[in-house]
Amino acid sequence: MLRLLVLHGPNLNLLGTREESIYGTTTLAEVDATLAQFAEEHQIGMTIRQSNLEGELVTWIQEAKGRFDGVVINPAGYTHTSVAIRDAIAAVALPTVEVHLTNIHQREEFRHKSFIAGVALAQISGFGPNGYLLAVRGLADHLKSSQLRGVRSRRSSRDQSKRRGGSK
Ligand code: CA2
Repeated sequence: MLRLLVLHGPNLNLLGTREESIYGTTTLAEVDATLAQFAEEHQIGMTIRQSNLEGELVTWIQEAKGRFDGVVINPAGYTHTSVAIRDAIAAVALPTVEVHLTNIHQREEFRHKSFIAGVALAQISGFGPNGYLLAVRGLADHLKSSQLRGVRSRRSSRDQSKRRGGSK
């Protein structure tokens, strides 16, 4: 079973309760319920967490190594400032998808730069809450096909070794 970690960054706990003209009316609890339902339907193990603290997000990313196969993260305001979150993602080397509700490239100049994009597998920006679902789907497909490639390449090395008379 694939295991995915979904992380929401600072202020996303306010989703659906303020600034609806920018971030919409869907609450974070509704986003999480949709993701949890998708995970159940597709037999994906999923843990979802939100924090307003940079260090807490860094710790959760570090702890993800060995416990999860991939990470979906909306780093929110930390997208544009956090070398620490970028370094944590690079350190654990888990396939990570960066999600933004809004199209950050159409907004203020300071939101155009993402410290995360360079270490992410992909960035999804501008699809609202649906972006999380697209990210989970894309990441799960990516992980399944890379696992399958791993199985096939191990099988082919074993077969080659057998043909050469090796024991493996
Ligand atoms: O578009 C996104 O998802 C962002 O990551 C959201 C961040 C923003 O700093 C990024 O530039 C783009 C802000 C999250 C704050 O969310 C709120 C939701 C409702 C009310 C107030 C803030």
